[in-house]
Amino acid sequence: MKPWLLRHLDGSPQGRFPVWLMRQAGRYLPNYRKLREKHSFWEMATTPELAAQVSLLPLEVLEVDAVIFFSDILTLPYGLGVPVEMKESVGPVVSQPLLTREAFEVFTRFRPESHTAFVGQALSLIRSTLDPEKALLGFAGAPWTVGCYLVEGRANRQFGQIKNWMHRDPADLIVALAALGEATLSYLKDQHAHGAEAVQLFDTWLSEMPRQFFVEYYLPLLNRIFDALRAEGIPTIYFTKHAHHLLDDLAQLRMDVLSTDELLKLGEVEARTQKKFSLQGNLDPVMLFGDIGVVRMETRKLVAEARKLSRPAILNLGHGILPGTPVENVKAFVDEARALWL
Ligand code: 1CP
Repeated sequence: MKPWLLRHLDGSPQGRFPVWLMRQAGRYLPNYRKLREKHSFWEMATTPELAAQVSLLPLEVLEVDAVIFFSDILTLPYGLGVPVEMKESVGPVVSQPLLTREAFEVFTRFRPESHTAFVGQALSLIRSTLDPEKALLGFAGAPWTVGCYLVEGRANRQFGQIKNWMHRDPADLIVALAALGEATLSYLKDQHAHGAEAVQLFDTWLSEMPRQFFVEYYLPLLNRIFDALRAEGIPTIYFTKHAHHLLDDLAQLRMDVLSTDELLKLGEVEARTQKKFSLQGNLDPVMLFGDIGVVRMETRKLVAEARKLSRPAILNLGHGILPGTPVENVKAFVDEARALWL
């Protein structure tokens, strides 16, 4: 039988809303930091036993309904040999940025079974020990967001290189991103084959994309990925944040779930996207630094919003948990979410 979260999405009422948190396996957990002192990020992500162990760490403190496997959105390029370094307090840094369509042709060589075999192995390990009622989620970075890191070298918050390329020759950029998109598709299918029941595509920097490029070039690329996954019966979640200029256009995408940021209420996002998707979100991660009473109150407000939606929602944050978040507040969010009925 499918795990609980997926039965809920199918519309069979389960009594309460499922809950998990983006970046739940990361740096706010003392046990993660302890392991990180002994191993580099890539050592942890590419050693199946370690990646599986880290993925399951949140279950020691949180009663979440899903586990996301421990990795990064830059794992696919890293596995292909693109030089991606994880720099402390910076994030991923690509020492030789990919600046041409020819450079992106490297992605046509991608074979998950040889370049990211460790991911499949980690997923199989997790699935073999995880409670069958808890969902195992696969993920990848969306082509635009991964492209931002590959072209810029790092998330410099200006994205001058990739935007320049987009304005100079949008058709050329989209061919480059499509090569990455095809690789991403086979990466996600491989994750499903190894036990991930659903997959999330992270498009953190969609907020930077001009509307015209989205509608004309990028939207068909995303739909090619969502359609191919749907054809194989793989449920999809698409994460964007602060891309409200595209909110109406997002209704034309064909994922199952839209994971949305904290700036708009769920009801408004649902209306603007024509009730096409289940929604996931959207407690402000910053709230988790506040008073525990506020965390509980905001969670109750979120559940009240979710109850009004026309499709089954998944409770989560609007973005990933921030480093330094007090674990007891994360726990208060999850416990409160579980205590409230649909
Ligand atoms: O729960 C988890 O931690 C799961 C694994 C996970 C996921 C889903 C990691 C581990 N990274 C991601 C996704 C990810 N990585 C995104 C999309 C989601 C989001 O917007 O938060 C992005 C943009 C990245 C890129 C990235 N990797 C950053 C952000 C950099 C920036 O420019 O803002 C950082 C700091 C990393 C490194 C990283 N990835 C993951 C962890 C735990 C870390 C910290 C590394 C460490 O331990 O030193």
